[in-house]
Amino acid sequence: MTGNGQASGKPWQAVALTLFPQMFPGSLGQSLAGQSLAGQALSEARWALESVDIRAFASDKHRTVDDSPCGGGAGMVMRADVVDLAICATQQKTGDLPLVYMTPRGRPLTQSRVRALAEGPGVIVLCGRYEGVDQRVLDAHGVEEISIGDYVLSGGEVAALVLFDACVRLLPGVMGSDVSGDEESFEQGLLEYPLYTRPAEWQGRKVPDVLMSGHHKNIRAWRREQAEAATKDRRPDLWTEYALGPVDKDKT
Ligand code: 6GU
Repeated sequence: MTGNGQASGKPWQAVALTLFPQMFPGSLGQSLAGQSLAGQALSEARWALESVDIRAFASDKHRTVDDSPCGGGAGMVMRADVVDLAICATQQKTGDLPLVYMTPRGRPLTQSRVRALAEGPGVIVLCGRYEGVDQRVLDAHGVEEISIGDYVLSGGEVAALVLFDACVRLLPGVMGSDVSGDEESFEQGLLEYPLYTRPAEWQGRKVPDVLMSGHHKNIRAWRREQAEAATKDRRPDLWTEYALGPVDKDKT
């Protein structure tokens, strides 16, 4: 079995290295039944979340964690020595977990990377503030740099919450009775088809007839058409990949 804890008995372990430990678990702690998959799973100990305060590893009396960028430029850079101590102390406690740094410079996060992380024992996420982190500490630890999209956040914490959420909802037992995992957006390389519920007519807008027909084969075909049309229109990048057909991404 895989490392997500069901076999080892250990819950999937999320660790955030951050200057703002109070930002965790944030929205992921919302555990009212039915309100948040992640929060419910956290309270059921299907996963564990720890935040590590990077400032606790500063050594001078002012607890300095940053310095100005070499070569000049705006803002401040998180110091390699302080971040290194935080990483080493965390790894001593957790053992071998993948280590990632959330940054707009990173490779785009994908559902397949999310799935791989969720199948493992957990993840340590370094959250940057200011302009970023001294590259040498990232290189020294072989840190994987990941971005959640082409826009800039004020720090990596919200991005870390995004990554944790995406992973945790895939853990065994977290989606409950849902079998929708492989029907949803991205799992087939397409956006999801649109959804409707009762009433059959609302403010003059009707649920598409085919969905009320009980004809499962037609419903499947309609949903596929809708998924393809939305993907073509909104995500030409995904559509091109999809239209190329299955490729072995391990070989490309
Ligand atoms: Cl992962 N971090 C930050 N700070 N900004 C981002 C991002 C990550 N992804 C997009 N913008």
